[in-house]
Amino acid sequence: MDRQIIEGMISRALAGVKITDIHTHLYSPEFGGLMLWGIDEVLTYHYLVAETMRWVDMPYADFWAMSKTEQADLIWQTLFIEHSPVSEACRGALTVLKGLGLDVSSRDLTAFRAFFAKQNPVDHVDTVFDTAGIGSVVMTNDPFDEAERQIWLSGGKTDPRFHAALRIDPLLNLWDSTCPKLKALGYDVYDTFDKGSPEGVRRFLTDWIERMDALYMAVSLPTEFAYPEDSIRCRIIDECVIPVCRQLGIPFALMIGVKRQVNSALKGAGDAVGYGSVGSVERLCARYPDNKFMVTMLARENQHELCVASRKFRNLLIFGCWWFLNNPSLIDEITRMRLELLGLSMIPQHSDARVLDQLIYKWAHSRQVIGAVLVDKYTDLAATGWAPTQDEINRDIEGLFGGNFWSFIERKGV
Ligand code: FIX
Ligand code: ZN
Repeated sequence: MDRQIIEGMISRALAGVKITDIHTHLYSPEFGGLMLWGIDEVLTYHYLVAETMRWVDMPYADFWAMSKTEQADLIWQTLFIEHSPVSEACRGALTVLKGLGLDVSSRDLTAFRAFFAKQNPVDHVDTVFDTAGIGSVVMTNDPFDEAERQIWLSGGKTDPRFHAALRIDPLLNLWDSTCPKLKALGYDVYDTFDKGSPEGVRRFLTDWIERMDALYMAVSLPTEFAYPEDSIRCRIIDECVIPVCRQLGIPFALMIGVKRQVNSALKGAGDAVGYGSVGSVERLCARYPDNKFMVTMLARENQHELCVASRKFRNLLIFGCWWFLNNPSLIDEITRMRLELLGLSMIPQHSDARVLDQLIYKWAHSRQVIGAVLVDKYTDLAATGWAPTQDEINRDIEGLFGGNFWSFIERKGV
């Protein structure tokens, strides 16, 4: 079986698969202004803000004082007109425009804006999902966000293609400021995390998982995250997160390795990456064999050790090439390593899209790289005489792009 036949089979499977994007920051149209879409949102993505501020000689505060349209104009001028847009995030914006049928060679931002002005958000979800090959996405849902909480309390979402994930960063990373908020919401908790606090937090988690029908609980953790340790974070994990996840049968997703706000003047663009502790993940998985963990780590240097950890624990599912790893060269390297160490028992990618339209580029780019790696791997396989069939390849690709997630959480995928 030669390489060309394999290429054909992989590209047919990739063209047919409906992706489940297991971690995004998207919202369905019911969330109103929280749902971001359109060219100005694409251009003011924090990845592009960070790249722009390297070129412009302007106080950060002046940038933040500009309107969104002015920021987008500056980013377009700086990154696309004054320099060629070769970075992954710049190329992404162009892939989005091209995917929507626009002619990027015109370099005409006014024309691009005119196109988006004619779309409505509800139909635009269909257009983007179809263009990107998406079946459904998982949001990132924070009940401590006032605007978001109000929407959940008044009925939440109805579009079945948008699933919820309960994000608990405030609980685990900012207990001192979160404790009074929990109290204000009617939960009996104390800043020292004593008396009824564990019960109060368990009640909060259960209430919100049930209200949102959350598919998993998630947190992003700093590079110095350690388990176990003598901290309120560790107590909340042991006494609240773990028992509630087990009782409700949902995984706990840990995203490890962020250095938040190394340059706070950059606001949402000011976070960086650091080396995390895989040993902590191993200890959690070993101590709680009846719980399920989904883990992604931000540092390239953590990827090999994390892959090996996943070989040791079937309750650990690794996922995605997160944030600064979501670049073709790194997706290529990490996907190869995962396939070699874990076979198909992992989730190669999530998009982390914040703006609906980004689904188009994040998935077009990842599909291309992961597809090329798969061609290599099935070609190596065929060289042994094991000829994969189209059905087998379809099955495998459906697993990688959604099925593995749904079977791990023991739910039927939408
Ligand atoms: O913590 C997270 O979920 C991160 O993915 C984001 O906060 C980050 O800002 C991002 O957009 C990365 O892609
Ligand atoms: Zn994210």
